[in-house]
Amino acid sequence: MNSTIAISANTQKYLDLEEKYGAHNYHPLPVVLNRGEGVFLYDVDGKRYYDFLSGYSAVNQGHCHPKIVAALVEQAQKLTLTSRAFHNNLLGQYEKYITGYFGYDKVLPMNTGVEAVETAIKISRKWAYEVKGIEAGKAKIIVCDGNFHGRTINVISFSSDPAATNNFGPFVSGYVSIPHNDLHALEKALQDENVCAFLFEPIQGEAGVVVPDAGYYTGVRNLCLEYNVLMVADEIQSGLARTGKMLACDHENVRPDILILGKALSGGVLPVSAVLCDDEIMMTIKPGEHGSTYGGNPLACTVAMTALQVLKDENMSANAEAMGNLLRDELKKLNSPHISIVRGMGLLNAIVIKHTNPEAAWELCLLLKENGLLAKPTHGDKIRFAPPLVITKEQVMECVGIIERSLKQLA
Ligand code: IF1
Repeated sequence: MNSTIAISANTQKYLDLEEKYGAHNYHPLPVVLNRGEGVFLYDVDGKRYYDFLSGYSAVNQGHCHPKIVAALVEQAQKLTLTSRAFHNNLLGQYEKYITGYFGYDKVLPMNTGVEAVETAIKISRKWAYEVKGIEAGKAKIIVCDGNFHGRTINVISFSSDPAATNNFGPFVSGYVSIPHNDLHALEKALQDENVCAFLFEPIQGEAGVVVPDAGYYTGVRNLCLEYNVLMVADEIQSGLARTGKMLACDHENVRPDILILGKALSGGVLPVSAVLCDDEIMMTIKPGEHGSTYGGNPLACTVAMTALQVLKDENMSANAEAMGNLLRDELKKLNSPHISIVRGMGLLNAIVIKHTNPEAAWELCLLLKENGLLAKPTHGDKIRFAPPLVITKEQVMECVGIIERSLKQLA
Protein backbone atom coordinates (compact mmCIF):
# COMPACT_ATOMS: atom_id res chain seq x y z
CA MET A 1 0.00 0.00 0.00
CA ASN A 2 2.91 2.38 0.79
CA SER A 3 4.47 1.47 -2.53
CA THR A 4 5.70 4.86 -3.66
CA ILE A 5 7.83 5.83 -0.67
CA ALA A 6 10.73 4.65 1.43
CA ILE A 7 10.41 4.65 5.21
CA SER A 8 13.50 5.32 7.36
CA ALA A 9 14.58 2.73 9.92
CA ASN A 10 14.08 5.38 12.62
CA THR A 11 10.48 6.00 11.54
CA GLN A 12 9.81 2.29 11.14
CA LYS A 13 10.76 1.73 14.79
CA TYR A 14 7.83 3.91 15.91
CA LEU A 15 5.43 2.36 13.40
CA ASP A 16 6.35 -1.11 14.70
CA LEU A 17 5.62 -0.16 18.32
CA GLU A 18 2.12 1.07 17.44
CA GLU A 19 1.51 -1.92 15.20
CA LYS A 20 2.43 -4.33 17.99
CA TYR A 21 0.95 -2.64 21.07
CA GLY A 22 -1.82 -0.34 19.88
CA ALA A 23 -5.34 -1.17 18.77
CA HIS A 24 -5.61 -1.08 15.01
CA ASN A 25 -8.50 1.40 14.87
CA TYR A 26 -6.72 3.83 12.52
CA HIS A 27 -4.84 3.75 9.23
CA PRO A 28 -2.45 6.72 9.49
CA LEU A 29 0.04 7.96 6.92
CA PRO A 30 3.49 6.49 7.71
CA VAL A 31 4.88 9.68 9.27
CA VAL A 32 5.92 10.05 12.92
CA LEU A 33 5.75 13.61 14.24
CA ASN A 34 7.48 15.00 17.30
CA ARG A 35 7.21 18.80 17.00
CA GLY A 36 4.83 21.46 15.73
CA GLU A 37 5.06 25.22 15.27
CA GLY A 38 2.46 27.38 13.54
CA VAL A 39 1.61 25.81 10.17
CA PHE A 40 4.48 23.32 10.41
CA LEU A 41 4.97 19.81 11.73
CA TYR A 42 8.33 18.04 12.06
CA ASP A 43 8.98 14.28 11.95
CA VAL A 44 11.42 12.19 13.97
CA ASP A 45 13.98 12.46 11.15
CA GLY A 46 13.81 16.26 11.35
CA LYS A 47 11.86 16.74 8.12
CA ARG A 48 9.46 19.72 7.98
CA TYR A 49 5.91 19.54 6.63
CA TYR A 50 3.02 21.93 6.04
CA ASP A 51 0.10 20.64 8.12
CA PHE A 52 -3.00 20.55 5.90
CA LEU A 53 -5.16 18.71 8.44
CA SER A 54 -4.69 20.83 11.60
CA GLY A 55 -5.70 17.94 13.85
CA TYR A 56 -9.04 17.82 11.99
CA SER A 57 -9.48 21.57 12.62
CA ALA A 58 -8.48 21.53 16.29
CA VAL A 59 -5.29 23.49 15.65
CA ASN A 60 -6.86 26.54 13.98
CA GLN A 61 -4.58 28.89 15.96
CA GLY A 62 -1.44 27.06 14.75
CA HIS A 63 0.66 24.42 16.53
CA CYS A 64 1.89 25.32 20.01
CA HIS A 65 0.57 28.89 19.85
CA PRO A 66 2.84 30.69 22.36
CA LYS A 67 -0.01 32.48 24.18
CA ILE A 68 -2.10 29.31 24.54
CA VAL A 69 0.88 27.25 25.69
CA ALA A 70 1.88 29.98 28.16
CA ALA A 71 -1.65 29.98 29.63
CA LEU A 72 -1.54 26.20 29.88
CA VAL A 73 1.85 26.09 31.61
CA GLU A 74 1.09 28.93 34.01
CA GLN A 75 -2.21 27.45 35.13
CA ALA A 76 -0.81 23.89 35.27
CA GLN A 77 1.54 25.06 38.01
CA LYS A 78 -1.34 26.44 40.11
CA LEU A 79 -4.42 24.24 39.85
CA THR A 80 -5.58 21.76 37.21
CA LEU A 81 -8.66 19.97 38.52
CA THR A 82 -11.10 20.30 41.39
CA SER A 83 -14.06 18.31 39.99
CA ARG A 84 -17.43 20.04 40.05
CA ALA A 85 -18.02 18.97 43.64
CA PHE A 86 -16.31 22.26 44.52
CA HIS A 87 -16.06 25.59 42.74
CA ASN A 88 -12.87 26.81 41.08
CA ASN A 89 -11.84 30.42 40.57
CA LEU A 90 -11.81 30.24 36.76
CA LEU A 91 -15.07 28.51 35.86
CA GLY A 92 -17.36 31.50 36.40
CA GLN A 93 -14.94 33.82 34.62
CA TYR A 94 -14.80 31.44 31.64
CA GLU A 95 -18.58 31.02 31.59
CA LYS A 96 -19.03 34.79 31.51
CA TYR A 97 -16.40 35.13 28.79
CA ILE A 98 -17.69 32.44 26.42
CA THR A 99 -21.39 33.29 26.78
CA GLY A 100 -20.56 36.94 26.05
CA TYR A 101 -18.36 35.93 23.12
CA PHE A 102 -21.12 33.93 21.40
CA GLY A 103 -24.21 35.69 22.82
CA TYR A 104 -25.99 32.97 24.81
CA ASP A 105 -27.33 32.98 28.39
CA LYS A 106 -25.51 29.86 29.55
CA VAL A 107 -22.76 27.35 28.78
CA LEU A 108 -22.28 23.71 29.84
CA PRO A 109 -18.59 22.73 29.70
CA MET A 110 -17.47 19.27 28.58
CA ASN A 111 -14.25 17.78 27.17
CA THR A 112 -14.44 15.92 23.87
CA GLY A 113 -16.62 16.84 20.93
CA VAL A 114 -18.85 13.81 21.15
CA GLU A 115 -19.56 14.51 24.81
CA ALA A 116 -20.81 17.94 23.85
CA VAL A 117 -23.02 16.38 21.16
CA GLU A 118 -24.40 13.91 23.75
CA THR A 119 -25.00 16.85 26.08
CA ALA A 120 -26.90 18.78 23.40
CA ILE A 121 -29.05 15.71 22.71
CA LYS A 122 -29.84 15.25 26.41
CA ILE A 123 -30.74 18.93 26.80
CA SER A 124 -32.93 18.78 23.66
CA ARG A 125 -34.84 15.81 25.04
CA LYS A 126 -35.32 17.49 28.44
CA TRP A 127 -36.67 20.55 26.64
CA ALA A 128 -38.95 18.29 24.57
CA TYR A 129 -40.66 16.89 27.67
CA GLU A 130 -40.47 19.81 30.09
CA VAL A 131 -41.06 22.79 27.78
CA LYS A 132 -42.53 21.63 24.48
CA GLY A 133 -44.74 19.02 26.19
CA ILE A 134 -43.93 15.91 24.14
CA GLU A 135 -45.28 12.68 25.66
CA ALA A 136 -42.72 10.82 27.84
CA GLY A 137 -40.22 8.73 25.85
CA LYS A 138 -41.52 9.84 22.44
CA ALA A 139 -39.07 12.65 21.50
CA LYS A 140 -37.42 12.45 18.09
CA ILE A 141 -34.40 14.25 16.70
CA ILE A 142 -33.86 14.86 12.98
CA VAL A 143 -30.30 14.34 11.69
CA CYS A 144 -28.69 14.31 8.23
CA ASP A 145 -27.50 11.43 6.05
CA GLY A 146 -23.70 11.41 5.93
CA ASN A 147 -23.40 13.05 9.35
CA PHE A 148 -20.38 12.75 11.63
CA HIS A 149 -20.91 13.75 15.27
CA GLY A 150 -18.56 11.35 17.07
CA ARG A 151 -18.09 7.77 18.17
CA THR A 152 -20.32 6.91 21.16
CA ILE A 153 -22.99 4.21 20.81
CA ASN A 154 -25.76 6.83 20.93
CA VAL A 155 -24.16 9.07 18.31
CA ILE A 156 -23.25 6.22 15.93
CA SER A 157 -26.88 5.07 16.27
CA PHE A 158 -27.77 7.76 13.74
CA SER A 159 -24.69 7.41 11.52
CA SER A 160 -25.15 6.31 7.92
CA ASP A 161 -21.54 5.12 7.62
CA PRO A 162 -21.31 1.30 7.77
CA ALA A 163 -17.69 1.51 9.03
CA ALA A 164 -18.90 3.47 12.06
CA THR A 165 -21.75 1.09 12.93
CA ASN A 166 -20.79 -2.43 11.81
CA ASN A 167 -21.27 -4.96 14.68
CA PHE A 168 -21.71 -2.26 17.34
CA GLY A 169 -25.46 -2.76 17.84
CA PRO A 170 -27.97 -2.66 19.45
CA PHE A 171 -28.47 1.03 18.84
CA VAL A 172 -30.39 3.91 20.42
CA SER A 173 -33.74 4.89 18.89
CA GLY A 174 -35.39 8.29 18.50
CA TYR A 175 -33.63 9.56 15.37
CA VAL A 176 -34.86 10.31 11.86
CA SER A 177 -32.31 10.86 9.09
CA ILE A 178 -32.95 13.11 6.07
CA PRO A 179 -30.71 14.19 3.17
CA HIS A 180 -28.20 16.98 3.90
CA ASN A 181 -28.95 20.37 2.30
CA ASP A 182 -32.62 19.53 1.67
CA LEU A 183 -35.15 21.97 3.16
CA HIS A 184 -38.12 20.09 1.64
CA ALA A 185 -37.08 16.89 3.38
CA LEU A 186 -36.66 18.85 6.61
CA GLU A 187 -40.13 20.37 6.38
CA LYS A 188 -41.63 16.95 5.68
CA ALA A 189 -39.86 15.43 8.71
CA LEU A 190 -41.03 18.34 10.86
CA GLN A 191 -44.68 17.31 10.35
CA ASP A 192 -44.16 14.77 13.17
CA GLU A 193 -45.21 16.53 16.40
CA ASN A 194 -42.77 14.46 18.44
CA VAL A 195 -39.76 16.08 16.80
CA CYS A 196 -37.89 18.28 19.29
CA ALA A 197 -34.65 19.11 17.48
CA PHE A 198 -32.74 19.24 14.21
CA LEU A 199 -29.08 18.34 14.75
CA PHE A 200 -26.76 19.17 11.85
CA GLU A 201 -23.24 20.11 10.76
CA PRO A 202 -23.35 23.47 8.93
CA ILE A 203 -20.69 21.98 6.66
CA GLN A 204 -20.46 18.18 6.58
CA GLY A 205 -16.83 17.41 7.40
CA GLU A 206 -16.36 13.67 7.25
CA ALA A 207 -18.68 13.43 4.26
CA GLY A 208 -15.96 15.37 2.38
CA VAL A 209 -16.53 19.06 3.20
CA VAL A 210 -20.02 19.33 1.74
CA VAL A 211 -21.11 22.99 1.78
CA PRO A 212 -24.90 23.50 1.55
CA ASP A 213 -26.57 25.94 -0.84
CA ALA A 214 -26.70 29.64 0.08
CA GLY A 215 -29.84 30.25 2.12
CA TYR A 216 -29.84 26.81 3.74
CA TYR A 217 -29.06 28.05 7.27
CA THR A 218 -31.75 30.72 6.98
CA GLY A 219 -34.21 28.11 5.73
CA VAL A 220 -33.38 25.79 8.63
CA ARG A 221 -33.74 28.67 11.11
CA ASN A 222 -37.17 29.62 9.75
CA LEU A 223 -38.49 26.06 9.65
CA CYS A 224 -37.32 25.32 13.21
CA LEU A 225 -39.08 28.47 14.43
CA GLU A 226 -42.26 27.63 12.51
CA TYR A 227 -42.45 24.09 13.94
CA ASN A 228 -41.17 24.91 17.47
CA VAL A 229 -38.14 22.67 17.09
CA LEU A 230 -34.64 23.38 18.39
CA MET A 231 -31.99 24.23 15.79
CA VAL A 232 -28.87 22.45 17.07
CA ALA A 233 -25.66 23.30 15.20
CA ASP A 234 -22.59 21.08 15.58
CA GLU A 235 -19.89 23.67 14.85
CA ILE A 236 -17.15 21.48 16.33
CA GLN A 237 -15.36 21.40 12.98
CA SER A 238 -16.95 24.29 11.04
CA GLY A 239 -16.69 26.80 13.89
CA LEU A 240 -14.04 29.03 15.44
CA ALA A 241 -12.93 31.04 12.39
CA ARG A 242 -12.25 27.98 10.22
CA THR A 243 -14.68 28.94 7.42
CA GLY A 244 -13.92 32.68 7.40
CA LYS A 245 -16.46 33.63 10.10
CA MET A 246 -16.42 32.83 13.81
CA LEU A 247 -19.21 30.29 13.14
CA ALA A 248 -20.33 28.84 9.80
CA CYS A 249 -23.90 29.94 10.69
CA ASP A 250 -22.59 33.53 10.84
CA HIS A 251 -22.32 33.48 7.04
CA GLU A 252 -26.11 33.94 7.06
CA ASN A 253 -26.33 35.73 10.42
CA VAL A 254 -28.27 32.79 11.78
CA ARG A 255 -28.27 31.99 15.49
CA PRO A 256 -28.86 28.33 16.41
CA ASP A 257 -30.83 27.53 19.58
CA ILE A 258 -28.07 25.20 20.74
CA LEU A 259 -24.45 25.71 19.70
CA ILE A 260 -21.93 22.86 20.04
CA LEU A 261 -18.19 23.68 20.11
CA GLY A 262 -15.02 21.60 20.53
CA LYS A 263 -11.71 21.04 18.77
CA ALA A 264 -10.18 24.55 18.33
CA LEU A 265 -11.82 25.73 21.56
CA SER A 266 -8.47 24.75 23.09
CA GLY A 267 -6.28 25.41 20.06
CA GLY A 268 -5.39 21.72 20.08
CA VAL A 269 -3.71 21.53 23.49
CA LEU A 270 -6.47 19.84 25.55
CA PRO A 271 -9.85 18.26 24.89
CA VAL A 272 -12.26 21.14 25.60
CA SER A 273 -15.87 21.27 24.38
CA ALA A 274 -18.96 23.27 25.24
CA VAL A 275 -22.71 23.56 24.69
CA LEU A 276 -24.28 27.01 24.63
CA CYS A 277 -27.97 27.95 24.75
CA ASP A 278 -30.42 30.27 26.49
CA ASP A 279 -32.02 29.78 29.92
CA GLU A 280 -35.34 28.37 28.70
CA ILE A 281 -33.41 25.40 27.29
CA MET A 282 -30.38 25.08 29.60
CA MET A 283 -32.31 25.46 32.87
CA THR A 284 -34.18 22.21 32.19
CA ILE A 285 -31.01 20.45 33.43
CA LYS A 286 -30.95 20.24 37.24
CA PRO A 287 -28.10 19.41 39.66
CA GLY A 288 -27.08 15.78 39.43
CA GLU A 289 -28.64 15.19 36.01
CA HIS A 290 -25.51 15.62 33.88
CA GLY A 291 -21.79 16.28 34.22
CA SER A 292 -18.20 15.14 33.81
CA THR A 293 -15.11 14.84 36.02
CA TYR A 294 -12.97 17.07 33.83
CA GLY A 295 -15.65 19.38 32.40
CA GLY A 296 -15.03 23.00 33.42
CA ASN A 297 -11.63 22.30 34.99
CA PRO A 298 -9.53 25.41 35.60
CA LEU A 299 -6.83 24.38 33.10
CA ALA A 300 -9.43 24.00 30.35
CA CYS A 301 -11.15 27.29 31.30
CA THR A 302 -7.91 29.28 31.01
CA VAL A 303 -6.83 27.58 27.81
CA ALA A 304 -10.25 28.08 26.16
CA MET A 305 -10.40 31.79 27.07
CA THR A 306 -6.91 32.28 25.62
CA ALA A 307 -7.64 30.22 22.50
CA LEU A 308 -10.80 32.26 21.79
CA GLN A 309 -9.03 35.57 22.47
CA VAL A 310 -6.21 34.62 20.07
CA LEU A 311 -8.76 33.98 17.27
CA LYS A 312 -10.02 37.54 17.65
CA ASP A 313 -6.72 39.31 18.35
CA GLU A 314 -5.07 37.77 15.30
CA ASN A 315 -8.05 38.27 12.94
CA MET A 316 -8.05 34.61 12.07
CA SER A 317 -11.51 34.66 10.44
CA ALA A 318 -10.41 37.28 7.93
CA ASN A 319 -7.19 35.40 7.15
CA ALA A 320 -9.09 32.12 6.76
CA GLU A 321 -11.43 33.75 4.27
CA ALA A 322 -8.67 35.41 2.22
CA MET A 323 -6.30 32.43 2.23
CA GLY A 324 -9.18 30.04 1.49
CA ASN A 325 -10.20 32.04 -1.57
CA LEU A 326 -6.59 32.13 -2.74
CA LEU A 327 -6.09 28.39 -2.17
CA ARG A 328 -9.25 27.36 -4.06
CA ASP A 329 -8.55 29.78 -6.94
CA GLU A 330 -4.99 28.52 -7.34
CA LEU A 331 -6.04 24.86 -7.11
CA LYS A 332 -8.67 25.40 -9.82
CA LYS A 333 -6.05 27.15 -11.98
CA LEU A 334 -3.89 23.99 -11.91
CA ASN A 335 -6.47 22.45 -14.24
CA SER A 336 -5.23 19.03 -13.17
CA PRO A 337 -6.91 16.07 -14.90
CA HIS A 338 -6.75 14.34 -11.49
CA ILE A 339 -8.86 16.93 -9.62
CA SER A 340 -12.57 16.77 -10.45
CA ILE A 341 -13.83 19.14 -7.74
CA VAL A 342 -12.33 21.84 -5.50
CA ARG A 343 -14.74 22.93 -2.80
CA GLY A 344 -14.94 24.46 0.65
CA MET A 345 -15.32 27.63 2.64
CA GLY A 346 -12.49 29.61 4.20
CA LEU A 347 -9.80 27.11 5.13
CA LEU A 348 -12.12 24.09 5.34
CA ASN A 349 -11.61 22.60 1.88
CA ALA A 350 -11.49 19.35 -0.02
CA ILE A 351 -10.54 18.17 -3.47
CA VAL A 352 -12.13 15.16 -5.13
CA ILE A 353 -9.65 12.97 -7.00
CA LYS A 354 -10.44 11.58 -10.44
CA HIS A 355 -8.25 8.60 -11.36
CA THR A 356 -8.51 5.05 -12.67
CA ASN A 357 -6.63 3.79 -9.58
CA PRO A 358 -9.07 3.69 -6.62
CA GLU A 359 -6.06 4.18 -4.29
CA ALA A 360 -5.04 7.40 -6.06
CA ALA A 361 -6.04 9.74 -3.19
CA TRP A 362 -3.92 7.71 -0.76
CA GLU A 363 -1.02 7.59 -3.24
CA LEU A 364 -1.28 11.36 -3.72
CA CYS A 365 -1.14 11.90 0.06
CA LEU A 366 2.06 9.81 0.16
CA LEU A 367 3.54 11.96 -2.61
CA LEU A 368 2.46 15.13 -0.82
CA LYS A 369 4.17 13.83 2.30
CA GLU A 370 7.39 13.19 0.35
CA ASN A 371 7.16 16.74 -0.97
CA GLY A 372 6.58 18.25 2.48
CA LEU A 373 2.80 18.54 2.98
CA LEU A 374 0.57 16.39 5.19
CA ALA A 375 -3.04 15.70 4.23
CA LYS A 376 -5.35 12.72 4.69
CA PRO A 377 -7.89 11.13 2.34
CA THR A 378 -11.50 10.68 3.43
CA HIS A 379 -14.04 8.30 1.89
CA GLY A 380 -11.56 7.03 -0.69
CA ASP A 381 -11.43 9.81 -3.25
CA LYS A 382 -11.53 13.06 -1.23
CA ILE A 383 -8.61 14.90 0.39
CA ARG A 384 -9.12 17.59 3.03
CA PHE A 385 -7.04 20.75 2.71
CA ALA A 386 -7.40 22.56 6.04
CA PRO A 387 -4.18 24.23 7.23
CA PRO A 388 -3.94 26.25 10.46
CA LEU A 389 -5.52 29.69 10.03
CA VAL A 390 -2.17 31.47 10.50
CA ILE A 391 -0.97 30.46 7.04
CA THR A 392 0.38 33.32 4.89
CA LYS A 393 -0.03 34.09 1.19
CA GLU A 394 3.55 33.03 0.42
CA GLN A 395 3.00 29.76 2.25
CA VAL A 396 -0.26 29.06 0.40
CA MET A 397 1.57 29.60 -2.90
CA GLU A 398 4.39 27.27 -1.84
CA CYS A 399 1.80 24.62 -0.88
CA VAL A 400 0.04 24.95 -4.24
CA GLY A 401 3.45 24.31 -5.82
CA ILE A 402 3.87 21.16 -3.74
CA ILE A 403 0.38 19.98 -4.70
CA GLU A 404 1.05 20.69 -8.39
CA ARG A 405 4.32 18.77 -8.32
CA SER A 406 2.71 15.83 -6.50
CA LEU A 407 -0.21 15.66 -8.95
CA LYS A 408 2.30 15.47 -11.82
CA GLN A 409 4.11 12.60 -10.09
CA LEU A 410 0.86 10.67 -9.67
CA ALA A 411 1.19 7.77 -12.08
C1 IF1 B 1 -11.55 10.73 14.63
C2 IF1 B 1 -13.90 12.94 10.83
C3 IF1 B 1 -13.25 15.21 11.12
C4 IF1 B 1 -16.76 16.31 14.22
C5 IF1 B 1 -18.02 16.88 14.38
C6 IF1 B 1 -18.25 15.94 16.51
C7 IF1 B 1 -17.01 15.33 16.45
C8 IF1 B 1 -16.25 15.51 15.28
C9 IF1 B 1 -18.59 17.75 13.30
C10 IF1 B 1 -16.52 14.49 17.60
C11 IF1 B 1 -14.96 14.84 15.16
C12 IF1 B 1 -13.05 14.07 14.11
C13 IF1 B 1 -12.92 12.82 14.91
C14 IF1 B 1 -11.68 12.19 14.34
C15 IF1 B 1 -11.74 12.46 12.89
C16 IF1 B 1 -12.44 13.76 12.80
C17 IF1 B 1 -13.22 13.99 11.59
F1 IF1 B 1 -13.19 12.73 9.72
F2 IF1 B 1 -14.04 11.81 11.42
F3 IF1 B 1 -15.09 13.40 10.47
F4 IF1 B 1 -12.75 16.17 11.73
F5 IF1 B 1 -13.76 15.46 9.99
N1 IF1 B 1 -18.73 16.68 15.51
N2 IF1 B 1 -14.30 14.73 14.12
O1 IF1 B 1 -16.06 16.49 13.09
O2 IF1 B 1 -15.47 15.12 18.27
O3 IF1 B 1 -15.30 13.46 20.13
O4 IF1 B 1 -13.60 13.40 18.32
O5 IF1 B 1 -13.65 15.31 19.95
O6 IF1 B 1 -10.41 10.27 14.56
O7 IF1 B 1 -12.57 10.08 14.87
P1 IF1 B 1 -14.45 14.27 19.21
